[in-house]
Amino acid sequence: MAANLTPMYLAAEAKYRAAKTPEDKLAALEEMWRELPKHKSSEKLQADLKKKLSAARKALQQTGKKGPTRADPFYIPKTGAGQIALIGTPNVGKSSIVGGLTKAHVNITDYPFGTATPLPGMVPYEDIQIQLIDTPPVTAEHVPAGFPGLWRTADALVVVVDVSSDSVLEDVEACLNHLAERHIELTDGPRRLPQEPGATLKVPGLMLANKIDLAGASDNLDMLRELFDAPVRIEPLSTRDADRMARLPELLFKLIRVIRVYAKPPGKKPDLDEPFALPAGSDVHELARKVYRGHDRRIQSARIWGHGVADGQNVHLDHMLHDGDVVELRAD
Ligand SMILES: Nc1nc2c(ncn2[C@@H]2O[C@H](COP(=O)(O)OP(=O)(O)O)[C@@H](O)[C@H]2O)c(=O)[nH]1
Ligand SMILES: [Mg+2]
Repeated sequence: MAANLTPMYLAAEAKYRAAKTPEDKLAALEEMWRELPKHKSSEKLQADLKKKLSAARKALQQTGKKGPTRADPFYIPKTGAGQIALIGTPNVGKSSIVGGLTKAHVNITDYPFGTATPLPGMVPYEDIQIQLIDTPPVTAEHVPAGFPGLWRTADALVVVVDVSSDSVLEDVEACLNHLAERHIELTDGPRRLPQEPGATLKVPGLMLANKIDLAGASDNLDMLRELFDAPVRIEPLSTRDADRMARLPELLFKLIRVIRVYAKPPGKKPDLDEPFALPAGSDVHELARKVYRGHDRRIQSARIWGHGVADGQNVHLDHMLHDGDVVELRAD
């Protein structure tokens, strides 16, 4: 294969071929674009994809519905080490979470539907940033147009519930049912693309049981854990409790399943300020792709300082990397 296509790209392409709605087609194309190695050998494919992307965006606009248009507010370019979207019914504390962890100017209101459009903020965690998106609410009957596209493309989803509410079970179910209707399941494991048309997409997820400070919330949390066969971890939270809020960035970091790798030019010190965030399980090849981006450079050799290797050990390009590794790449 001239362009060195990855299994992730091929899976996205399969999804595209299976997609029936304009919305699904666009989501799959966007995923293909992300997964496409951007070097010289793929130039033709890149041009081709760009054409398909713009046609798919047009097709969406012409569906007539008020749905996503060229200015789809739910299309949020990924920045930082990973993108996480919140999902929840009205008034559960979504905006308070994003407001507490990021510098985003969220709108916190004591009435429902205070958030009309999605709003991303950056959560600092050690030496990286994670993009966290505040979103308008879903209800059992309603999903904001365009939101499902974000569910598919985000690296992880966080379901937020008000655990002090009598309707907490229904609220959880409303969220999970909307996902299930679109063949999306939350998982404690890694992201898993559908293996065949119509199969489910598994997205890493977490559930935040917010407002644990209020009366009745602890009992409800016990009930939730007992009655509800949660596919993911349920973490109690109060946005008014600084300690609980301070634990969130690490949970979010674990959710996106990335490793931080530090690149080192030959003979120089590594740049320890700016790690490359790579999907867990990545090898040296994948690091090189990120480091050299569009440039078609061949890696001659790599040396590693870090997990399970002697300092400066020479490794093959298929050597699996670990969080915190320092890698010296020699390219031609
Ligand atoms: N008691 C309590 N109130 C909270 C908590 N988090 C948010 N709130 C309040 O719940 C209301 C809705 O919060 P908001 O963040 O706007 O919810 P959203 O609609 O899900 O974005 C506001 O009055 C918040 O002050 C919490 O942990 N405990
Ligand atoms: Mg809100």
